[in-house]
Amino acid sequence: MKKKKGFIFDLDGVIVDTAKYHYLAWKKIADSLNIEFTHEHNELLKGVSRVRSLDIILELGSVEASQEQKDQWLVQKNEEYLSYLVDMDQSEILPGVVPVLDYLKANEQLIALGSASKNARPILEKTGILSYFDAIVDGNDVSNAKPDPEVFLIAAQQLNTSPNDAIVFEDSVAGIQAANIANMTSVGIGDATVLHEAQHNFKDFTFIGTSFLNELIEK
Ligand code: B16
Ligand code: MG
Repeated sequence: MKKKKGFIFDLDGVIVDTAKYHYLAWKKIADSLNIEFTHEHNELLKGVSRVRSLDIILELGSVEASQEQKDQWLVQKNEEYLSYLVDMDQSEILPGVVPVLDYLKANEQLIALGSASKNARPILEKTGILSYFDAIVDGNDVSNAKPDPEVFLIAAQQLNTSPNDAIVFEDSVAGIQAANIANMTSVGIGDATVLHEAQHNFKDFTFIGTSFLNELIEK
């Protein structure tokens, strides 16, 4: 029997469009500090940990703060972010994701989550897709942020697949770099110009057909 492949999905921006909620929550903090924070600035935070995201925002406004103050803002940001997730359900899963998960399951492939978010599990539960995942590696399990490949290497290890047999779906530049460093197949989801370092690019999952999935499975 052919070896099973390990399909590793990023969460925010790949499975669900939570980037808009992260933005609103960070915007509230930035506004209270009179720091200009636009959607363009928000791109800098994609795939980046919560702690690093705050540092980036403070750097944008040249604001210095004590660790105690930063910790307060981190709690505040997460509470605000979680308030947007209260009513989250399966309607927030991005188009084309479920058919791809179904196809991989039907073909007995292994599926993992590889996300920087510490809120990943509740999101998978609320959207009703937790049971698709054979392994979940998130911000609670790693000490090094993307582009460090740690999150994807742990995911592959938990799936019992070698990095060579792993495929990563990512919407962030840092995540694509992490997949490439890990020697995994990188698939960019989003703007191909931004994600030009990816080995394959798709605007979203509706553009991923079974022939491409078969190619990855048979590789
Ligand atoms: P949390 P991903 C990342 O998730 C987001 O892209 C990033 O914007 C966020 O700051 C990070 O998770 C941490 O999220 O505050 O929920 O722990 O794209 O790696 O799934
Ligand atoms: Mg992402």
